[in-house]
Amino acid sequence: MSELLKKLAEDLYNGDAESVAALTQKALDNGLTPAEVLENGLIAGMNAVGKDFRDGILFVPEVLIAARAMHAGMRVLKPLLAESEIPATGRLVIGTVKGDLHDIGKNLVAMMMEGAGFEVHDLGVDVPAKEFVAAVKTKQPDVVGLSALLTTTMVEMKGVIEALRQAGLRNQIKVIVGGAPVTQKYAAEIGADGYAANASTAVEKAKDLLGIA
Ligand code: B1M
Repeated sequence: MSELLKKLAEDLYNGDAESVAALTQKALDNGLTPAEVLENGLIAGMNAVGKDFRDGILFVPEVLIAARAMHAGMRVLKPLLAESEIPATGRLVIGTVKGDLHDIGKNLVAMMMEGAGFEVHDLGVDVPAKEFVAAVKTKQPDVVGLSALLTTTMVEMKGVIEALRQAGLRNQIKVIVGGAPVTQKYAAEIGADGYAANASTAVEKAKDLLGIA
């Protein structure tokens, strides 16, 4: 990994939003691709945060500051992510399920879907099933994306799918699920149409399900 990306990851870990934005731009100016900067700079830094959070070395306030720095870097990347994609036509409603406040991964999925040409309606975090149902009625999406980062909230995804079924909307849309604790096996168990491990495969999965090349 280049020294620049190493420094980017370190500054993200330390929550220096200003430097993260500047180094993200510098890495791009030096010819690195948005995907390289994202994976080996921003996500690498956030993975180190996650590890030390788990091990009790970092606490919620530090993690929030690191998340703010991550967003600062993502704002720089946003116009470039998936820029080369051929625009798809499709509409996405996305949100992080009820009880869950994690939004970085969900925002990345939303950004890359937007970059791929999807019209994106982001419902935010802590979204109850009834809000997904209401959004499907009003926004008429082709795809509903559900994100969960906690083992305690991933069960909410099943509730959303069930609520969509009860409202008679399930057959109109494709449901894609993702987030660190979610697996293909879990997605199949709860009756989702697709699972994606990361933001770019979420775009591929959505296009696949809609039959867009
Ligand atoms: Co939280 N947190 N957190 N946290 N946090 C995790 C998830 C945890 C694994 C940390 C750890 O212990 N190592 C752990 C969960 C354990 C578990 O359930 N198995 C945890 C915990 C326990 C908690 C709290 C309970 C802590 C506490 O209060 N005691 C609390 C819960 C709050 C709540 O939600 N109710 C909490 C709070 C927070 C902060 C608010 C401080 C902050 C969130 C800030 C924010 O999001 N704005 C935070 C953070 C930042 C993390 C870690 C460190 C980083 C998450 C992240 O943004 N990763 C995380 C540790 C980790 O994941 N390594 C952790 C970077 C991001 C790019 O990756 O989100 O995985 P990710 O998204 C990926 C894929 O998962 C996928 O694509 C993305 C891009 O590649 N993806 C999808 C995501 N959604 C998708 C949807 C799709 C498709 C793909 O289709 C629709």
